[in-house]
Amino acid sequence: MSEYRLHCFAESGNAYKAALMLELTGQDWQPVFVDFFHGQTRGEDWREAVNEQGEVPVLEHAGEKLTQSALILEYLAERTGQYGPRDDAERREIWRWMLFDNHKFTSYYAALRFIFCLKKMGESDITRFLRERARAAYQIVDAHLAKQPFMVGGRLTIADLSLAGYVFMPEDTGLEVTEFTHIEAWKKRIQAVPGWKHPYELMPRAAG
Ligand SMILES: N[C@@H](CCC(=O)N[C@@H](CS)C(=O)NCC(=O)O)C(=O)O
Repeated sequence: MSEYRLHCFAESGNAYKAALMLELTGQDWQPVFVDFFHGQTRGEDWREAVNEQGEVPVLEHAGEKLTQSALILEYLAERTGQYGPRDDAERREIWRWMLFDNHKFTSYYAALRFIFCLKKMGESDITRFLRERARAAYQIVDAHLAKQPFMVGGRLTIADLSLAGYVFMPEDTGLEVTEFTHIEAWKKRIQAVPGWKHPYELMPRAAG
């Protein structure tokens, strides 16, 4: 059995954050497929056995189960000595962006993608609201990346891996992502890191 087991599915950008970190740091890991689209994360048995919060990613390591992508990223940075902060000021800055990501950048975009692209629920006041909120978060990150190549400390850190959870997903949410030129350039810098892989290559998808 691999040292790390990541409960995940390919369409989950939150799981991709952890999967990409495991891959880029060269860990011995394996994905454990979670059938989200058939309700596995909503089942009482899964919640009891895997995560009471009903979410992926879940990282199993050394007999423990870790949840919440930001905590998983920090755990892996500490254990591997890669992509973490160099001092306390950087630690705070990384957490500031991971919290912003969890609250706004990932969450509005992921909700929009889920109902508009994956569930195909059509255009509505809800999609228009989510798209505006996602656009506002994208503008903030784009402005930050206009000043520096990566989010914190001039190099790739777990703050970038957190924010990049959904930016490589192929679906068209109606947000004109290519207009965010600094984010587009940052995506290319991340893709150039040796070992980078697309989420759909790293994690399993449901058959059919
Ligand atoms: N803040 C969490 C968000 C995790 C999350 O929303 N995961 C989604 C998949 S991308 C999920 O499992 N949702 C299950 C549900 O809402 O029922 C993290 O960063 O790990």
